[in-house]
Amino acid sequence: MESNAAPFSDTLVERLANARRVGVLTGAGVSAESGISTFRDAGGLWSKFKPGELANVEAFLNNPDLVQRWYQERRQISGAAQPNPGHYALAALEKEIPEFVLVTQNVDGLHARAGSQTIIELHGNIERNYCIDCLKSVAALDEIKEGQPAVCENCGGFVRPDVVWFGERLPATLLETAMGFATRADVFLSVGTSSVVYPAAELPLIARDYGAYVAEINREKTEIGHMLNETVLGSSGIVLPQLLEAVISLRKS
Ligand code: BV8
Ligand code: ZN
Repeated sequence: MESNAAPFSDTLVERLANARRVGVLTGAGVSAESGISTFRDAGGLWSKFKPGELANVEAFLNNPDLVQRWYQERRQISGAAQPNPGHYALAALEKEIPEFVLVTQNVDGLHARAGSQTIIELHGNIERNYCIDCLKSVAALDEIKEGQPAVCENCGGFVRPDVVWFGERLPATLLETAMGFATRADVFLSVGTSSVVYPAAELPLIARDYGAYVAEINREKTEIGHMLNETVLGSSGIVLPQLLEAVISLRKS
């Protein structure tokens, strides 16, 4: 199958070069090379805290200032982080494809900063906050002291990050748009995600069911890898620029 040194097949390059519609799903692995830890890798965000301890409404109501401080810390890290070559390669690939949709589970805003245009933030964005009672959006928070959670000036309700927690519905229109596009994609890439969180992890499987050529790009094979057309093993910051390069040079040849 391999006629090039690249970790991906010629088929993937040809499919992308001839594709009309390309969908991409990204996860925390795409931001790892920007210095933002993932959730489930060793030393990742969930290794210190369990998902249940922080990323759900009950945890928040029990310990609002702990959860607010956790997001403040993550906001600082992603604010200081820079998009990496993987983010930029996706923004450049979008320019090569007639219809391109980037669906991300990431809440760090790096795809937009790298220049991607058509982004669906399925799990929200930690730059935005809102009041859990009156839903009023709340600008950046000051430093949060232990036991003194940030509250809404309007009604005194606790301020929460505008992200989707476990047990919460994803924004319905975003999810429908993402799923609808996956049914029409010619090629679908699943990049840097452990594919364990639903319903986001369903997207590559929907694309496959509707006839797309589906490849995952990951440092390791994921739980859904065996159901896809191809698993490309490698770091997204290295593989994505190589893939972009291969598509552009195939088109020139
Ligand atoms: C919901 C919040 C229902 C923001 C997150 C079946 C159907 C529907 C729901 C469920 C279901 N089964 C279970 C559920 C419930 C749950 C779920 O999926 N649980 C899992 C854990 C079993 N789903 C939900 O609760 C969802 N809501 O379904 O509501 C509902 C219906 C009706 C009425 C009410 C409710 C909500 C899910 C969203 C949860 N929010 N985050 C935040 O704080 O960030 S999830 C969190 O994990 C992230 O947001 C991220 O989106 C998600 C997945 O993580 P990944 O991005 O994949 O990161 P991870 O660390 O896991 O993996 C990194 C990968 O990258 C690894 O594979 C690694 O190898 C790779 N990698 C590392 N470095 C690199 C690399 N790859 C390439 N290059 C590198 N350099
Ligand atoms: Zn309020």
